[in-house]
Amino acid sequence: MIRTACPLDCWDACAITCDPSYPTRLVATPAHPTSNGALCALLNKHMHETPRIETPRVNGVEVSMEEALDAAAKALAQSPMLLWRGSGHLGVMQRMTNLLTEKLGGTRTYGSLCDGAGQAGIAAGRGYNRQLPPEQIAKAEVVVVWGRNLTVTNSHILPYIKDKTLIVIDPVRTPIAKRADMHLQIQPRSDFLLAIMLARFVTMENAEDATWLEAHAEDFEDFYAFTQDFRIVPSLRSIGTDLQEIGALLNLILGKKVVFLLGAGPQKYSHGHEVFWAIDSLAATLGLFGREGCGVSYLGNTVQGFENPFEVETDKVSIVTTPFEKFSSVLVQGGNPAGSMPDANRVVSTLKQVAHLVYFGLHENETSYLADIVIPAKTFLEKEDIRLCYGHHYIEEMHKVLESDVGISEYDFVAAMFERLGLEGLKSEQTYLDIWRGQFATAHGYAALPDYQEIPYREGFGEENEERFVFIDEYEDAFDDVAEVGSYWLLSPKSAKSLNTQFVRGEQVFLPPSCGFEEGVRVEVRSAYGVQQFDVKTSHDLREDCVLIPAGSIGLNKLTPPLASEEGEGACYQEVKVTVAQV
Ligand SMILES: Nc1nc2c(c(=O)[nH]1)N[C@H]1C(S)=C(S)[C@@H](COP(=O)(O)OP(=O)(O)OC[C@H]3O[C@@H](n4cnc5c(=O)[nH]c(N)nc54)[C@H](O)[C@@H]3O)O[C@H]1N2
Ligand SMILES: Nc1nc2c(c(=O)[nH]1)N[C@H]1C(S)=C(S)[C@@H](COP(=O)(O)OP(=O)(O)OC[C@H]3O[C@@H](n4cnc5c(=O)[nH]c(N)nc54)[C@H](O)[C@@H]3O)O[C@H]1N2
Ligand code: SF4
Ligand SMILES: [Mo]
Repeated sequence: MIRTACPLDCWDACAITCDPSYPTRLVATPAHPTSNGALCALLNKHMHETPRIETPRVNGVEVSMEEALDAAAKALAQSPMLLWRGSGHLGVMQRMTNLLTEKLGGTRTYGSLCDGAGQAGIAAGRGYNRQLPPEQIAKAEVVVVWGRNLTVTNSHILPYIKDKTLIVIDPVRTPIAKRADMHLQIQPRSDFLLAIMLARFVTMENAEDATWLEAHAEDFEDFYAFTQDFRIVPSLRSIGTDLQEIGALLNLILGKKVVFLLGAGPQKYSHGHEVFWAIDSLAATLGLFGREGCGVSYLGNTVQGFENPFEVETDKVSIVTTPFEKFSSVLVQGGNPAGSMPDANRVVSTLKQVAHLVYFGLHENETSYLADIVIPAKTFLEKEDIRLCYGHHYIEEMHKVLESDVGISEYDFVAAMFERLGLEGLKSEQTYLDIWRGQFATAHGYAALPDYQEIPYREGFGEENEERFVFIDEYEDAFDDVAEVGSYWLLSPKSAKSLNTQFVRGEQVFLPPSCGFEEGVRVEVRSAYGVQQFDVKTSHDLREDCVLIPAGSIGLNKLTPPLASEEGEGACYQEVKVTVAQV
């Protein structure tokens, strides 16, 4: 039996056991703490059914791998060069291309299409983002699912939240909201105010954890004063809640072991860092850090705590507003900027200006069709790697299960470029794998992140556990100046059949019945940035002020803004309102 792990960009990072005689029959590693004995259809069905790119291409002509690598080496030597890497495969060996970029004097990206704004908010309060182990989630009495669509995106956490009091905060009546004890179907982009109001009411009830605050936090009094800057009645109105609902929520959480499971939803906005800093400040008010069965869970930084052999010094440009047109050559690896980045019209037109666009990936997509050189990748079954994870602290080695003539691994690609361009200093694949392996910690008998703590923040905050929690004390939000382009918020949560733009991609817009469009009609959805047609699907799970187009849908990102969050350089996919009209 061979051990590997699912490479897909997902909270769960399921561990897999393969029988080499049936290499395509993937089985969740029995007894692994987070795989729960089952893999999902994304991996077991959709990934297999999606055709992979088998033959390299240069200028639209199919060529041998050797010819394609020759062409790629020539292309990437054209300066200035940019590496734009996505998150199509979460193995650490994807990061190898950093070494090539450094040698070429190239540029990389900073920021995130995914979780950047939230990360900045967490860093502001806690100094360092530590993963909340699922074992602590299992000990909670109350779980607040705050903008995470976990039945779709993170299903292996479900056993850990079974039989708990469930509160869901989400503008959409998600599957988990339907099962919850309480669902606050708030207005999108109002989480900051909600967190501030909750913290204020907790303090008004004298329910703050005074002992913990005294020992572990700075300036709680100032935070309480800050919460008083926000007027109660207008705030509750713009959240879409009332005193009764807030009271009921507090009744469920006060005095209990509470975990917040934060998702990407509440931070897809320009003020996303303030949202997460405010939510963390609420958690600190309740004394939820450093206590068994309590805490705040969000995406973690997977390489944090490692001495990273692929960390290099290069220039960087934003991953949200990448100026592709400024580069002579661009290597797109493991990603689909033309489909995933916001303001896709701008992205496509600037990618077209790149003289040498190299696409290194598994599947055809908007970006591969624009590329001059297409290099097929190997699948995760065909290469050695290590799977780190942003949803929990467990690490899995990914061993090669299959030999294949198709594609090239990231290590071999980088080695081929080094060889062709006469570059020096590359170590063996095994050496790099060993450098990562040598740093693993263990938790419950499994490999774990080096900075794993059973109960995070018990000793203190910051990287060295020497700091105190810092409350939010500032708020600036310029959104009201730009918002009123259309009347509906455009939500783009993840889809069950696609992994971002991989696999089955829809062309539907979900509308509340109050929109008045019949199911199946073709409509034009328009924002300040672009317009795209979709087929109508009616949904009773939406607020009257929201429309929903699942992430990964064709053409969705023509509608989203080229904005990076005020902190954390995160994409602000939902900082946009749209109109809908029949075509
Ligand atoms: N099936 C599937 N699974 C995936 C992925 C996929 O594409 N498909 N992608 C993976 C990736 S890359 C990531 S980053 C994770 C993300 O995992 P999630 O965090 O679950 O991401 P989203 O689907 O964006 O869900 C966010 C939730 O936030 C809600 N929401 C939207 N706006 C707001 C708001 O203003 N306030 C609040 N409170 N809630 C809001 C949405 O309705 C949705 O239910 O999922 C991973 N898992
Ligand atoms: N509107 C809207 N847009 C969003 C989001 C949203 O919520 N709303 N979510 C954003 C989020 S959270 C994320 S993480 C980004 C993701 O954006 P990207 O990182 O661009 O992810 P994908 O679009 O899925 O593209 C992944 C590509 O990786 C390639 N790939 C897969 N495996 C391998 C491999 O082993 N090697 C190589 N070389 N390539 C491989 C595949 O060809 C695939 O096309 O999208 C963002 N886009
Ligand atoms: S749940 Fe996530 S990690 Fe597990 S098999 Fe599915 S996509 Fe992969
Ligand atoms: Mo993501």
